Formats: sequence, C-alpha cells, structure tokens
Amino acid sequence: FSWQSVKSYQDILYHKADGIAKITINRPHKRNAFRPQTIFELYDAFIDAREDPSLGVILLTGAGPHTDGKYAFCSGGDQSIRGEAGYVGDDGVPRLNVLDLQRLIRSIPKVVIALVAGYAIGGGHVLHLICDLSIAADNAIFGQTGPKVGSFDGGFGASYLARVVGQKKAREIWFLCRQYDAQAALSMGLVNTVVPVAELEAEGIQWAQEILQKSPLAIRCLKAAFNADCDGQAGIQELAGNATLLFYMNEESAEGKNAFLEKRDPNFRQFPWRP
Ligand code: 2NE
Repeated sequence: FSWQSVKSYQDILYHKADGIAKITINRPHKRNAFRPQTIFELYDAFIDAREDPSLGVILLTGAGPHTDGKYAFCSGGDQSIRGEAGYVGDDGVPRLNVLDLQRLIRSIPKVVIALVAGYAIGGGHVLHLICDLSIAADNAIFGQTGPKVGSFDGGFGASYLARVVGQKKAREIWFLCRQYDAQAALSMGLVNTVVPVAELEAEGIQWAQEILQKSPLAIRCLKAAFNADCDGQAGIQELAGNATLLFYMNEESAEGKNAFLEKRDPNFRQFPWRP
C-alpha cells in the first residue's frame, strides 16, 4: 500500500492513500501516551482528513513496536507532565484537550477505525472506544486505570463504554482497573475483530476498502444516527445537519435560494406535500 506522508509533526505521523487516511501516535517510548501537543496535532490531522473529500475512512493507530519489543495503541495522558489542573504543555497551560479530540472523532462524517496493537489503556482506551470500529491485534490489551492513578473519564469513557459493553461490565472495567486481552475484548463487544499483529494494518485497509465501496451519504447519515441516540442535543444537531445537507442538494431548497437571488417570490407550489 503506497502511503504518502501528508505533513510532518512532532508527535504523530499522517499518511494518505487511495481514499484512506492513517494517523499514527508516534511516542512509542511512552507507550504512545499523549501530551497536549500530541492532541493538537491529532486534532489538526483529523480536521485535514475531514476536509478532504477524497477520504472516506481514517485509521487511527499507534507506532510500534518500541525498542523493547512492546506495542501500544495509546496509554492515555502523559503522567509525567500532569500538573495541578490537567496535562501541561510547553506553554505552561494545563489542559484536558483530549476531550475536544473525542468529540471531533465522533462527529467527523467519515468512518474512523482504531487499529489496536498492544496497550489501549486509560485515556488511550477511551480513544479506541469512541472510534466507529476497532480492530485488535492478538497482542492487544485493554483497560482503564483512572481510579488507580487519580483520574476518570465520566463522559464517553463511562457512559458510552456502558452502551458498548453493558452497565455491569463497564463498572467492572472502571472499578477494578483490570487488563483484558483481545479475545476478552472481542467477547464483550469492545472490538469488532481480532487478527494476528502482523496483519493488523492490512485488515484495516481491507475494511476501509469495503466501506469505500458504499454510499458516502448513507454512511454519513448512519454515523450521525448512531451518535444521535447517545449524544443528546449535539447528536441531534449532527443528524439534523445531514438533513440540511441533503435538503441543500434538492430542487425544492434550490428554488428558495434562486428566488431570493432573482428577486422574485419562490414557487413552492410546484413541489408535492408528500404523504
Ligand atoms: C501502559 C502500561 C500498562 C504498559 O506497561 P509496561 O510495563 O509495558 O511499560 P512501562 O514500563 O510501564 O512503560 C514504558 C515506559 O512508558 C512510560 C513509562 O513511564 C515507561 O517509561 P520509562 O520508565 O521507560 O522511562 N509510560 C507508559 N505509560 C505512560 C503514561 N501514560 N504517561 C507517561 N509515561 C508513560 C503502563 O505503562 C501504564 O499503566 N501506563 C499508565 C497508564 C495510565 O494510567 N494512563 C493515564 C490514565 S488517565 C488518562 O489517560 C486521562 C483521563 O483519565 C481523563 C482525561 C485525560 C486523560
């Protein structure tokens, strides 16, 4: 697969090829823990992918293996720069900007697939959780650590996790902070499939190519519909935004705009009041 590097960043890699973007967290010495800079870069790359009409699927993954042979998708917030009120970047400002990224990934009208090799832990676990699909390598390990390290994610990390694995299992995951292997994750519906680690990227590309054969508008509206069920007014806004998009593509809507520009009354009598 001939990935083209799009832009160079400090903490991530960003590639595109043939309708697919690949965004890779590149801090393997920290098990791909994120700092504010990492999140700013991820946000920038996801915005680029959202704005590029040639792209329909975004793969999110972690660089690896590290020199010790271990893999990681992401191990959450970088604890070494955790300050009094969040994760502190070079500007000295404490942030929890991963929450912005979570909302972007959920609302982006394209399919985001997490490719998880090794650890998806803490805020890194929530990142895979909020992706539309998760493909796990057979060496993947999943878990939350919040109550162990003095943190928690009471947003998607709690409520959406409970939607995905059920209330009992979600409470177990958070209250006990255990680690779960790929097969356990598959059996609780936390991932879509498990493949040998050497085949992880190829599997992601295969799923992406299948999705790219489908109707972009249908996939877009379905993603918004799945979100609307969980995301309250923001979810309804997203779904309704798609209705507006479809309306703008319709003659009835164009009549309103054209009449305004042509300084005449609109002729909506030509359109039926459908049952
Ligand atoms: C991920 C895990 C289980 C891996 O364990 P292991 O034994 O394979 O590796 P090790 O030796 O712990 O880690 C390797 C190196 O990566 C660093 C370590 O400190 C170590 O560095 P050196 O000693 O070699 O210098 N590293 C790993 N994870 C890191 C992290 N998150 N921050 C900074 N350095 C990290 C094991 O490493 C682990 O449990 N990591 C911590 C997971 C964690 O608790 N993450 C934060 C959860 S809170 C959060 O993410 C969050 C939130 O709850 C709400 C909002 C925003 C964020």
